[in-house]
Amino acid sequence: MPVSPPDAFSATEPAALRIGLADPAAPPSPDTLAVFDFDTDVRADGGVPLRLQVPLRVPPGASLHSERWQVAAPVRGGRDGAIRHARGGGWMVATLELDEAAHGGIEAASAAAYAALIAFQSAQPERHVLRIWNYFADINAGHGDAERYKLFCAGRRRGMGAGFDGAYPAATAVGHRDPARGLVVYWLACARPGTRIENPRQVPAWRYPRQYGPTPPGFARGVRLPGGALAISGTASIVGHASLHPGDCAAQLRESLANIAALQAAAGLSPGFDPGVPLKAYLRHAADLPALRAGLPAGVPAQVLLGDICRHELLVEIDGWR
Ligand code: 3EB
Repeated sequence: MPVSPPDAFSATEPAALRIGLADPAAPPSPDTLAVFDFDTDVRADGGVPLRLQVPLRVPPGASLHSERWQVAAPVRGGRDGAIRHARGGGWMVATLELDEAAHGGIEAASAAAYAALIAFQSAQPERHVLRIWNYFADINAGHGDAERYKLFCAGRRRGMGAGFDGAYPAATAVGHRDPARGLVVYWLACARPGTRIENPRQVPAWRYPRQYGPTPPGFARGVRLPGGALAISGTASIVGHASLHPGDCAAQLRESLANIAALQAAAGLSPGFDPGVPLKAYLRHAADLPALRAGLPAGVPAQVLLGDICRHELLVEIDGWR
């Protein structure tokens, strides 16, 4: 099912963008904008405009898919310094990986990544950044305000400056466990702006109180894309600003799905998911896979990935599309 309906656009509107999961062995179709490979050490670059080796593993027993973004328009890839990108039909997807040590730590690397992202994207026809994923190692390491997630938030805020037109994109930030990889950021941009959606069940992340760190996280709970699809940010068991159900993955998953349903309602959509449009589920402990499987919506494709959620008490986080 398309993420944006093919019939909804005039010639100047973005083309239909489809996001799906495929067998990793299946060759990508010619309309493929980008391929995201998980749980692999093989860096495959050929054949598609952009291919990213996402530094996240799949828990034992869960299936491995290849995430593919297709657009109903000619596609082409390119490179600008450390940024690799692909564009087509009014959409752009781009990725940047920075070595933390070379940039003086996670805060400085995050500032550099976001400054580069803003400088690059604001000079493109696809200048509206709608959705960003952030993966870096040891997200919960460090104590209090020195926890690495909080340093990332500070660097991100500094690097984005007055970028994003003062509006935050939807986002995910999850800890990877691959010491050979750096700060990996990838994003979706468009020639047309999106619309930010906040969740009435949750305090906007950019208004979290001081106890969660000196710099509130700069992301929107969701963004309505041109064409009407909803990009759903990483969603966890947080109500108001408090983490709920510590130690109980099944209950955290139910709370996360209730949050997504509330976000969908705030966007004017009915609750639920599209049968062909994938979710990603990030799981702190592989042992919680049965609870995750039992609680995920039936009939909706999902890639389960091992990763650390940005608060140590959180065990699961979901992101996706509607
Ligand atoms: C939360 O709601 C959980 O810092 O970009 C989710 C999605 C979370 C994005 C980010 C963090 C981010 O606060 C964590």
